[in-house]
Amino acid sequence: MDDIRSRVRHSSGCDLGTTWSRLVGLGFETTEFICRFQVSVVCVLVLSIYGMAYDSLRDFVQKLAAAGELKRIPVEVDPVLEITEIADREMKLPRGGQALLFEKCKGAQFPLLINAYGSTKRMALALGVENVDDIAQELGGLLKAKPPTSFKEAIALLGTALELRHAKPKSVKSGPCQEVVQPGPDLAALPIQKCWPQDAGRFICLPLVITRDPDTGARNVGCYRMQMIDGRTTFMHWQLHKTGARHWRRYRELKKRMPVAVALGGDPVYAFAATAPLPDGIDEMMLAGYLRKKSVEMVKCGTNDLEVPADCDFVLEGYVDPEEKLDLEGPFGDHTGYYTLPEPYPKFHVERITHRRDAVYPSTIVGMPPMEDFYMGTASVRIFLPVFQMNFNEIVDIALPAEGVFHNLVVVSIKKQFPYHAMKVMHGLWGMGQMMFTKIIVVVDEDVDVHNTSEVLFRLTANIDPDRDIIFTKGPADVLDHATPVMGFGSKIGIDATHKIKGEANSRAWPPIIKMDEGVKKRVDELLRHATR
Ligand SMILES: Cc1cc2nc3c(=O)[nH]c(=O)nc-3n(C[C@H](O)[C@H](O)[C@H](O)COP(=O)(O)O)c2cc1C
Ligand SMILES: [Mn+2]
Repeated sequence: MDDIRSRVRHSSGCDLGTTWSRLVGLGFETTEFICRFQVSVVCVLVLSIYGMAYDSLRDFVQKLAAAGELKRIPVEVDPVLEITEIADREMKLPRGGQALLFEKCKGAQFPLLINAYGSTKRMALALGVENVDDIAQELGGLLKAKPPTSFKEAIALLGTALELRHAKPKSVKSGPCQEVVQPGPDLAALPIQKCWPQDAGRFICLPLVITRDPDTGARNVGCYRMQMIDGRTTFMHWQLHKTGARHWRRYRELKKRMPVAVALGGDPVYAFAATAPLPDGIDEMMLAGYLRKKSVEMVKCGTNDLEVPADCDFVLEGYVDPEEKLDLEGPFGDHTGYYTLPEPYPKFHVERITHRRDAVYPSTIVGMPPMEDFYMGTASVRIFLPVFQMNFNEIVDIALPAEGVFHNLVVVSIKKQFPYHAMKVMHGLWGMGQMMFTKIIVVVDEDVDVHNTSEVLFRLTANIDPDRDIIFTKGPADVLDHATPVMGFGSKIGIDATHKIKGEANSRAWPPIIKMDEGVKKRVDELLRHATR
């Protein structure tokens, strides 16, 4: 284990293989194979000069505009509540409306971009692909990579190794994010929103919070909201189960001041990576580099040793003093559709703010679903489906319906092979990373479209005998869940809505589902074509 940690810390070509293997739960055999492969491909690295990376958030804004996915708002709008009301109306439009660029934000010097990820199409655009499923397919291929047995396979694997090569971030000496050093840091220059009427204040909603594990040096980048306290202080809302919070607890044990850097903007893939549920120890900038097919260039902060993406729009450099008294953060109108009530959190002290000359401030709002974050969460699930399938090859598909706000409801379809198979999958999912938060897991048969909530409800109601098919269990819960009797811990239910087979406390034959013959369907299609001519 220590060996793996130190490899992650000093990531060289080979360590990438190790890290990715860890990410996907692969063993060492594959690791070594990828290592060998990386060495053998160095000579053709030139081929890899193709990229989908965005140079800046402004570059992404232009691409959104060119794709007809952007509305510019030239009139002055107040970041206090007004931006939320406009953005919320947009996010509630069919298929997520358009991205919004607020060009004049009352009291601030910078434009604000919101809803940039808030549709299936824009989420794909942000990741530089036609369709997010293309990434899942590519990742699935990577996971299945075996030593080549033919020249054709070798060429295909060459591509695979090149993809991984982009994962490694690159240190650079300077970057546009440091073009302007704010004289005396003042957050008031940024269009930080107060989102909902009962919010405790203004909140930075889409930050990349960068910290390092004090023991291993491994970087973490998490999206944790930051409530503004004054021009140079915010709260840091890393929740109990998140990696930033674990780093902070470790600094507290060591009685050491914790350097923190917060980056905003840059290639839109960064904020997506910061929200993705990667295992502790995996650098989100590796995922970003892999996705954008270009290593993320990292530049050192001026006041501490942390590195930030060189092309981002703003950098807030500072620290958290783990010995400082906690104060109450919130309330905040949250993902759950309810306000999260005040809870104690640490404070982030800003020492220096730098920004691009033409910086764009990225934001989002959370609240009653569906919201922009639904598309981010869905993209994460799509991309990591092959990883789930590596661990559970019976899993066909997974959906987190918008109504369930991520962890409240997960629907999974399986190829059922033995009695109580559905229950094995439930327990497995509850044991995987942030899936531990899931309150309700519904398992259906492989022929069910998990993304069609109506179809899922039909199977759910038709196929269950509640006494036999529902299990209760307990475990860690999302700290945002206001319904659990205590914070961070609660009960869960698993519902087996698959067809029942012999050995499953079922003494009756299971009836077939009603379906028309394919032949008849074809004939009728033909018939109707003639009839309507
Ligand atoms: C818009 C948005 C806001 C979020 N705000 C928070 C937050 O305030 N605190 C938190 O712990 N997680 C928050 N999350 C979820 C984390 O970003 C997510 O769980 C991420 O995987 C955590 O990364 P980590 O495992 O590196 O800690 C937010 C996610 C989104 C999409
Ligand atoms: Mn992480």
